[in-house]
Amino acid sequence: TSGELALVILALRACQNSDESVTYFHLVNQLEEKFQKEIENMGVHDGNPLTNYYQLSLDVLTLCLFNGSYSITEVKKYFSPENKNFYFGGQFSVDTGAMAVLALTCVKRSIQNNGEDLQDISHYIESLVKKILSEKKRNGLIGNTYSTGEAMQVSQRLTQEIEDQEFPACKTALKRDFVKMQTLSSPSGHAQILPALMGKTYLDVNNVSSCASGPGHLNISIHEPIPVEPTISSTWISVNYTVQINETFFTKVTVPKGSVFLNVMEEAQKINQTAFRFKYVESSWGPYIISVQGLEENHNDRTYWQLLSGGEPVTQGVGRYVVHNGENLEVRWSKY
Ligand code: B12
Ligand SMILES: *[C@@H]1O[C@H](CO)[C@@H](O)[C@H](O)[C@H]1NC(C)=O
Ligand SMILES: *[C@@H]1O[C@H](CO)[C@@H](O)[C@H](O)[C@H]1NC(C)=O
Ligand SMILES: *[C@@H]1O[C@H](CO)[C@@H](O)[C@H](O)[C@H]1NC(C)=O
Ligand SMILES: *[C@@H]1O[C@H](CO)[C@@H](O)[C@H](O)[C@H]1NC(C)=O
Ligand SMILES: *[C@@H]1O[C@H](CO)[C@@H](O)[C@H](O)[C@H]1NC(C)=O
Ligand SMILES: *[C@@H]1O[C@H](CO)[C@@H](O)[C@H](O)[C@H]1NC(C)=O
Repeated sequence: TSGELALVILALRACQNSDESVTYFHLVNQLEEKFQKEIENMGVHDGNPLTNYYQLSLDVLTLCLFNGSYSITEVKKYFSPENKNFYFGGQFSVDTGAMAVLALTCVKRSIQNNGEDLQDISHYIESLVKKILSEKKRNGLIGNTYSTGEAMQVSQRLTQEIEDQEFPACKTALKRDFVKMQTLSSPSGHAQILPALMGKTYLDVNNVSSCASGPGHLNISIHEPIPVEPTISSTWISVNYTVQINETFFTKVTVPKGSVFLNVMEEAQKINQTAFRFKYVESSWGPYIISVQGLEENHNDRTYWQLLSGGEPVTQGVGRYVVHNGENLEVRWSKY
């Protein structure tokens, strides 16, 4: 996807030693093409890109940092803060907004004259930052655990506030959550929160510093990672499992204590293949459910399989969410 390519380019640059020379030209060319395909798809599918605005933001950020070509007119047309793609199910996506602010900040810096473009882009940034900051929770997190690092990248003020311990709860929450993520989350979780913890943003990727040997590198052996072995347990728990489309398909499932959501879905599938068969793909965050009963998600229609517990969306995927005895789990055909 366009966003995956953008991340590859950023990663290559971040890890480039000063004595190496890398030609980005061909990769950046491919990214220009993929970005145009996203825009074309929006034209014929009711403003829905092939992927999502988090990835379109990664695209613009990378094209901007690597001297690729993109049109400021297009950026102004598509990145208006009111655009529906900044929202999932009516909820502002902090992650998406933060990535867009980084992209727009780079675009802003590249504008030479002090004209209308500069003003418009500045307004977009201001408005998006406001929306991000309004998602600050009482415990100091912005959005949730997984969006806070990205949100910190966009607001110097916020980073300063956290540094000054004006919001000690935030710093504590972030540190605690970071340790949690180190042991439990995926490399993409780390990649998103580390820049903020190191006082950097994705915009700094062009600053020459060598990957593993520069000053201030993270000593990854500081925190001994706690191994996350699947808990081999002889205790069994029972959960309710529902597939919700227009109809409701229900079953009770028994799994070993310590099982994750995916284990429940696999058990249900054994009970009734017709009602509970499903497919997933591996993504950078782990297994991602793409279809249930053969009904597949579709980005053009903004449909997907939402995961819920007790009627509330869960904040982790099927591979990480540990289920509890008596819990009501649900996989719901939804629109974002
Ligand atoms: C866009 C997006 C979505 C879209 C994806 C479809 C689309 N139009 O692209 C929608 C709205 C459908 C979605 C759904 C979900 N998402 Co989501 N999503 C994102 C977002 C904003 C960007 C992902 C992206 O494109 N990354 C860039 C590309 C290059 O990386 P990628 O890995 O190739 O991207 C793919 C995967 O990330 C996958 N994906 C998206 N969300 C999730 C969640 C999980 C758990 C997995 C395994 C994969 C996955 O879709 C991407 C496009 O194909 C991230 C934000 C972030 N900080 O990363 C959250 C994020 C990854 N999502 C999250 C969550 C929790 C979910 C849900 C589990 C919510 C729910 N309760 O149902 C579901 C997934 C359920 C399932 N079917 O398995 C969390 C994951 C946290 C965690 N520790 O696991 C994040 C970090 C948001 C957050 N701050 O909480 N998501
Ligand atoms: C982009 O162009 C500027 C000015 O021409 C140059 O200084 C910079 O090194 C280029 N950046 C990359 C990543 O090629
Ligand atoms: C990276 O370089 C830019 C421009 O040269 C500068 O503004 C910024 O402060 C630098 N960032 C870091 C973390 O050194
Ligand atoms: C990294 O941390 C470990 C444990 O604190 C220490 O023994 C080691 O010397 C450190 N390595 C570097 C390169 O600083
Ligand atoms: C659900 O019901 C609505 C209204 O009857 C129908 O239009 C839609 O196609 C159904 N969706 C699915 C996935 O069966
Ligand atoms: C499986 O589920 C389908 C759909 O609900 C139902 O018609 C069928 O009877 C179930 N089969 C078994 C063996 O329970
Ligand atoms: C699970 O389903 C059963 C019906 O089989 C129901 O009696 C029970 O209340 C449900 N559990 C919860 C926690 O709602």
